[in-house]
Amino acid sequence: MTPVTCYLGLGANLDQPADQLRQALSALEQCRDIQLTGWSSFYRSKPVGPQDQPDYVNAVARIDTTLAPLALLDQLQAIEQQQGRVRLRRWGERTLDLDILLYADQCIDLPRLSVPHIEMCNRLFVIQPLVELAPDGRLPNGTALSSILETLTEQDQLVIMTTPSRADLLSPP
Ligand code: A4P
Ligand code: MG
Repeated sequence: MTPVTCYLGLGANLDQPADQLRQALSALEQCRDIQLTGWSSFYRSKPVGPQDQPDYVNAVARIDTTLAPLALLDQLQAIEQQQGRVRLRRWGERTLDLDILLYADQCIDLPRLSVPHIEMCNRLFVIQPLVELAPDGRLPNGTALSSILETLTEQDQLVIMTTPSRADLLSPP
């Protein structure tokens, strides 16, 4: 299969969430069928949904992959589990969220997988890093991502954090 370009949403809200994201990028880079071709800045954001939880760190990664959509989802869930299981016991909540935002220009509607991600257009913490990485990007229906960003101005602003370089991914925290 010819590789396709996909965008992935990363989120974590442990007390070291930036390390969670860095570890997730490392894990993606080590996947045989995935080539990590870029990632956005890391952004600190207020929780959307229940407020009795810590702030999040969010980012978006760009990959080329030969994995079919459900195989990619399996791979992402394996990485979530690798990083999530231990923390689950300690914190009692999920600590790494890896979502498929865009898979080439496909629309996918399966019980396990909806692409584009169903909530992405309502979330500044997804759209801002996505536009940073793909300023000219579009949804499968042709809508420019930059035009969606303009609709989200009323949401709490994101704070840009230190973002790892490729060399940082290879060294321990
Ligand atoms: N699934 C369907 N479509 C997809 C897709 N495109 N990518 C299914 C990934 N998974 C997809 O997801 C549940 C199921 O969705 C999966 O088994 C998969 O088959 P999950 O990640 O296990 O569960 P969840 O975390 O409850 O769902 P979701 O929708 O990822 O959570 P949310 O809504 O993202 O909530 N605030 C800030 N500021 N930043 C955040 O990152 N995240 C959440 C988590 C809440 N508030 C937040 C943030
Ligand atoms: Mg998820």
